[in-house]
Amino acid sequence: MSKFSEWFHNILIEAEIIDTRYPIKGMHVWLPQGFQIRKNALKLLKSILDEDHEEVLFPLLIPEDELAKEAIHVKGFEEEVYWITHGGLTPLGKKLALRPTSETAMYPMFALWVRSHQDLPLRFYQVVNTFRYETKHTRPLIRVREITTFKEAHTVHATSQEAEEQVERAVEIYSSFFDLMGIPYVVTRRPDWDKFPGADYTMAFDTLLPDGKTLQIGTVHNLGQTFAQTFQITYETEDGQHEYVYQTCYGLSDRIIASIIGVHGDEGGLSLPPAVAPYQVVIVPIIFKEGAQEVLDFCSQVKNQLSRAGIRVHLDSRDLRAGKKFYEWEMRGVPLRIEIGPREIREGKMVLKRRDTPDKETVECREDELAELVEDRLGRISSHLKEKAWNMLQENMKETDSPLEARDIIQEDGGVVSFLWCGDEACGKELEEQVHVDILGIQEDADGTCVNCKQKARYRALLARTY
Ligand code: A5A
Ligand code: MG
Ligand code: ZN
Repeated sequence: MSKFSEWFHNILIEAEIIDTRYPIKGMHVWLPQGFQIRKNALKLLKSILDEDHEEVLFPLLIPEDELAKEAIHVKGFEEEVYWITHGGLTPLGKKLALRPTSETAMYPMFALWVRSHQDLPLRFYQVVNTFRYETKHTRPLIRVREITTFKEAHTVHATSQEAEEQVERAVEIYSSFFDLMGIPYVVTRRPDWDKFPGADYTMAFDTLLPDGKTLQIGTVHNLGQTFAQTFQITYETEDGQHEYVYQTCYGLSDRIIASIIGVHGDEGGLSLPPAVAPYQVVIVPIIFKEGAQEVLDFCSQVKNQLSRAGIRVHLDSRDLRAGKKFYEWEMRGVPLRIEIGPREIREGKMVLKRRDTPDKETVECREDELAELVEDRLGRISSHLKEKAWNMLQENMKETDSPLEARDIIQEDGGVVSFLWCGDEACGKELEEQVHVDILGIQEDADGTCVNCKQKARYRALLARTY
């Protein structure tokens, strides 16, 4: 196990994110701290999606014949589907699949809903659990068999151009969502042999974890008319013709939480972006034998002020040493700590300690300016975490013109390596094998010679060791 995997597993337990002891491989229990982070992240995501998407909720189970209808799609998922074969003791006439994703649950219904061009476009999303019998090594939040936080959006359009625009829009949506949490990413178009089963093409977001491996944290698929033809999703045009629709879908998972933890965390534990932190601020009273009540009362006033301003704040009034509280809240990643003792009250000051920087700061605590001051510090923390994380990604992106050098870079430093590539599948797979990495995807058209086969290069492509 790498140092990072060990850190990651330990912090999940210590910070009470999830309990990994549930007796089914790849399935875990969300604990209150983890659940809060998840809830806050979903709230941000939904507030962006709700601008022009509608939230729906489809059944978990998919009849076998519907799942099997789209040949390429079912081929892609056949090894990962969990089946329900019985209702009680009675064998089912038709097996039911636990959704691995919901195309084949939704699209037969879309065929009923879409009638005329006036019904289009449609933009739906749902946040559900999906099940995939993953055969690669499972890891909490990263590769799970029950994806508990599967956000899938599905859109339907009249024209191919609109579908393409929706793909671009989805890339913007995910970019702004990851930006809110300071998670850096590279966006690429996946190689054809690794696109989503049934898609025309797939765009992927990858972030970099501290061990130098990348994690795919989201994908956007242009489905073209493949599913429309399979499920007979047609609409009537203005002049009475019947045409197949064009579709897109895009998804995120528990990996959102994995990347928040992995990207920003450090030796001290979690370091949470204020946008998702369960508590953005914790107040720790510094208590001596004398004047304890006065300190607590004052802290409680401060708490109320901040809370009224909409800041998620906690007053830790437990009868424990302050040092122990500091340690605990730092490990849990609370972005800002406020320390107030008798001296601070006397001097009209308080001490601020940011989770993301080593120094303490003493500030005046004028009541009318306090919330604003704290908001300002939370803003700085967000920007700093984001900047640090982006720097880390950029420092670990290198260019190469030789497969051997790519291999050395990846082995020694990890990270993302870019190179010129012909785009050919056989060449790409050979490269992946030689260098022991995955091609993340292509980023732009390029001129020159392919790093591997020396034919004409068509793209600049990225490779990395991946989760
Ligand atoms: N219907 C489309 C959106 C879809 O299912 N796309 S997908 O298969 O690419 O999954 C969307 C995202 O879920 C992936 O980009 C990846 O970040 C995440 N994901 C896939 N399998 C996962 C697993 N076993 N555990 C955690 N996350 C997973
Ligand atoms: Mg898979
Ligand atoms: Zn080549």
